[in-house]
Amino acid sequence: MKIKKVTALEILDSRGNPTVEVSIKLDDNTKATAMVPSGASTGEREACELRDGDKKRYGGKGVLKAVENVNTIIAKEIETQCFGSQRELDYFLINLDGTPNKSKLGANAILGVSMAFARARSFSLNIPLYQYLGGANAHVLPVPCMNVINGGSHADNTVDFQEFMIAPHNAPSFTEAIRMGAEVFHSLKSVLKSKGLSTGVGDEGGFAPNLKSNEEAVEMILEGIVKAGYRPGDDVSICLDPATSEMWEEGKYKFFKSSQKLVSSDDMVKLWENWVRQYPIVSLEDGLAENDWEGWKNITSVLGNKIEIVGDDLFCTNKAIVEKGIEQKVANSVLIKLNQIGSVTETLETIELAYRNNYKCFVSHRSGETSDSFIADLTVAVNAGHLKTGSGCRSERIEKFNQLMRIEKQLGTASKFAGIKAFKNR
Ligand code: 2PG
Ligand code: MG
Repeated sequence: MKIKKVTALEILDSRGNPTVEVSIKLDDNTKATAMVPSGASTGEREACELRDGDKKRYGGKGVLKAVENVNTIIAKEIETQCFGSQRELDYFLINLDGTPNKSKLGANAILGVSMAFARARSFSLNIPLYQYLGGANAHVLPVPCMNVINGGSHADNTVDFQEFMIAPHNAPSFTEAIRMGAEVFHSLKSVLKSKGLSTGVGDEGGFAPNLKSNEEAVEMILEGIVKAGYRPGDDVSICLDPATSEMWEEGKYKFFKSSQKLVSSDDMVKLWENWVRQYPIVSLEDGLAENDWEGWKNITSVLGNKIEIVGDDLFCTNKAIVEKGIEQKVANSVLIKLNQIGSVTETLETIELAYRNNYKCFVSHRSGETSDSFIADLTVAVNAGHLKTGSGCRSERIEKFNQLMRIEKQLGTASKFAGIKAFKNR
């Protein structure tokens, strides 16, 4: 398929920071657009998000260079060229960039083109995006893991840990699971209100109250689950992303927002063991920092046969790092973020590697999002069984959930809701 025209534009993400939008027109005149998300608590080994650094525009966060790279270098090379597959286009772009982390053209530029091409191809083939990405067997609707309390780098409150998610798994369908999740979200709001706590929200739409401890966040959520008429653990479980790379300071973990206390890696593992004993937790992401591999080995050996242990900053959706993790028996699940690696094909390769080695894949949004729902289709494409894409409010989050409801409707009796089995060790 020939690409007739590719153009990029600097737009804003959900935090009001610039990001890249790419539009592609194919030879048969099908057109598609894609928007690139952006993280706040990023892994050190993520592909390069090219920013202008010109302090006079958007405090240095402009993306005019990345946009320019699409409109000039990339456009010149790919317009009127024929690409037989997604893989062919993506590897052409990777080679055109030529650096290991896409720092020449920008992962934001390359990913925008890659996603827009995928969507354009699905339009021109007249098949849904999830089918284009995943083929004939794409049919599993995920447990929607909803981040109902925000802390860490995603909110200006006293909570150190970044994400406290509910996983409504005991449902007959995705659509019903979303209803359960939304009901818990609203009942949590009334719990917080009744205690005189703030119901303002953080970057991912979860509440961001000032709490006395990190534990209190889980306790509020459990109260919300019960108040909504559900059973914690049986109907709705808890997923966590404390994003502890943000807490890592000279070989220790600093509770940087609450007590300022420093704890060792061993103590952190003990804390998680206690939490898992006490609360209905089914998955823990980045419970240790990306540079604490010994800690990761430790936690995998003590909790790896009980819950899902997800590597986010640790793996950066990077095949080579996931390979190292598999070798060293670190984690049992890979968080999947397209912009950490910077192309659709490499993302699919990482997922395939994870599956072949009995690791789960957990698809994820970024804290800086757009209204693009690409990851909803990706989740079904690879039958991932669970995704996290924010709370029960804010359109840039809800759009992914809405797209999944549309997909469920479209698949009809061919669809299957993943339920609790989506999680490792369940
Ligand atoms: C994470 C993400 C998404 P960010 O840590 O998993 O929730 O946050 O996009 O800021 O890296
Ligand atoms: Mg994370």
